[in-house]
Formats: sequence, structure tokens, C-alpha cells
Amino acid sequence: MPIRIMILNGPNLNLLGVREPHIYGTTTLSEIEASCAELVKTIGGSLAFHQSNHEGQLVDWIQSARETADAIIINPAAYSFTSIAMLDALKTFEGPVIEVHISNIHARDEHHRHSKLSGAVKAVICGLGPYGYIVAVQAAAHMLGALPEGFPKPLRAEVSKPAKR
Ligand code: CA2
Repeated sequence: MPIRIMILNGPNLNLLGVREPHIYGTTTLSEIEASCAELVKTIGGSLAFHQSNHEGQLVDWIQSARETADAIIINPAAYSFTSIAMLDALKTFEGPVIEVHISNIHARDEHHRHSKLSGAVKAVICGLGPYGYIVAVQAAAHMLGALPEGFPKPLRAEVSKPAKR
């Protein structure tokens, strides 16, 4: 079965590449979507890509992913630091969830260092810029065992071996 990936973006990310390029770069969210769509197509999967400035809408999409997606990739933006509603919704999703931040949130001030959502996700990628989304798509496909054989073996290899006693 082709894998189904849902990518969610939180508030103000619609302004990427348009406002404050000195902080968030010049790549637009549409360009990120196009790159992700190209990679997902190469993998043979399907992509749902959404952005909202509204917490409830993001919660609705997370809930709908229970029926429509095998993995969630989410940049919660400012809701990373506040949203118990999104945390609760993510906990109900059974597949892998990968949290992405364009910037390195750990290099920021105290308020922007601790994402409330990270405790409910499988992995966090931050500081890679828009390329973080591409790494996340690849990692989600890897977690689902869906990277095609045409991909280089090191990208497909299982890296975590049980510790020897
Ligand atoms: O680095 C990220 O991806 C963030 O999730 C971006 C959030 C920020 O609150 C997080 O700490 C880290 C902010 C997104 C705001 O996006 C804008 C884009 C252009 C202009 C203004 C805001």
C-alpha cells in the first residue's frame, strides 16, 4: 500500500519567504510543499499538506489523520509552546509523528526552547531550514518501511541495533 503522509503547519508559516526573510529565509511554504510532493511522489506515496493559523483547525486535521494518514509531520510554530489541545490530539495518533522546526529552537530564548508537543512525537528535527521537511519525509518513509530499493542502502538501513549484553 502506498504510504500516506500528512504535513501540518501552524500559525504564520504562510508568511514564510514573504516576511522577515532575515529570520526565516526566502523559501516560501508553497516551495516547501512542492519539494515534499516531489519526494513523496518518488517514494510512491501520497501527501496532504496544510497550514492554518487556528489551533482548532490543526486539532481537526490531526484527528482526521487517524483515518487518512500513516505518518504526521508537523511544524506547530508558536503552538509548540502552548497547545495542550494539539498535544492531546497527537497522543491519539498511532503512527509516527515527526516535529519539524526550520530554526534551531534550542539556540533561542528560554520561551522558545521547550516544545510542549515533543513529548508526544517520535522525532524532532530542527535547525535544518526548509530542508528539515525533506529529511522528515524521508525519515517517515523509513519508519514505515517504505523507502524504495532504488534509494541508497545507507538511507534504508536499520540503524538502531539492540545492545549486546
Ligand atoms: O523554526 C520554526 O519552524 C518555528 O516553528 C517557527 C515559529 C516559531 O514560533 C518557532 O519558535 C520555531 C514561527 C513561525 C513564524 O513564521 C513567520 C514567517 C515569516 C514571517 C513571520 C513569521
